[in-house]
Amino acid sequence: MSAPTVPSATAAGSGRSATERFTQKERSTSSVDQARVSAIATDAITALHDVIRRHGVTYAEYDALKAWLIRVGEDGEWPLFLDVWVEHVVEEVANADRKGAVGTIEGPYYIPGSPEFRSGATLPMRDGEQGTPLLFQGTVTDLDGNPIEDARVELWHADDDGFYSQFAPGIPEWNLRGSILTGADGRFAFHTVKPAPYQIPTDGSCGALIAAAGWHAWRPAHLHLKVSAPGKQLVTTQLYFEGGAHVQDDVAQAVKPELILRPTPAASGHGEEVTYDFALDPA
Ligand code: MBD
Ligand code: FE
Repeated sequence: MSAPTVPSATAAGSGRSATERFTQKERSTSSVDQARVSAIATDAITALHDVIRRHGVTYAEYDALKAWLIRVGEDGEWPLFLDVWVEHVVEEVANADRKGAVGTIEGPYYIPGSPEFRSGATLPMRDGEQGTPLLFQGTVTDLDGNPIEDARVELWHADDDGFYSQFAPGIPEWNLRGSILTGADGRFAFHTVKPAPYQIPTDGSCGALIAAAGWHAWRPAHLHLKVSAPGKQLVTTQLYFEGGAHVQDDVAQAVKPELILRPTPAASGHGEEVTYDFALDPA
């Protein structure tokens, strides 16, 4: 039996959810330094002026841009747009000095507070959840390789149809989302299913940009992770599968060579397994 496909997931639906989530998220309230706002905003606006001059942008194109920007807001796709086309550079700058586990973008579909499990648990999934069974396991250590007890490993990923729970209708709340606290040996193990390549919504404003430019909307199949421990830097990352579609041409430019998994047939004879270890930098 295959898991039911999701009824009528729409760009506007997932966009609305992602926008609501982001708006509700707690974030630092400290104001940004005025001189920095001025310098960054001036450079960003000047960069746009340069593009207009270089390409001889017309009034028709300027109006198309205005209409498109208005639509991005209307269908809630600012989180999607920014995370697909901008976040990877913010991540690169933020984590340039990190020595341990390699990070990449968070994307728009993280939900904090996923259910906690013991190592070796199966992520919440439906009967007949589609996809090759995958045992994903590893160890969390410090930079010297000492195992970290009570490290938190949070895993979330799309289903075989490319949908995330809480961002598409008809999927149980915590489907394919869960957290494990490591034991004294620093180890964690999740049973899940291998996700499929993922197409960002094509029926909204981001899809309209992609179609108008003749680009593609695909991300490679990926697991999302947040790994954290007291006194250590939180690592937000994603892992991909060697040889998978779009590993070389991710629309979100979030693939790095250190983030490629090479699963092997599982020792259990059931599906595949792969080990990936995380070394955390001191906070
Ligand atoms: C995703 O699943 C994702 O990870 C990113 C970065 C953007 C859109 C959808
Ligand atoms: Fe994703």
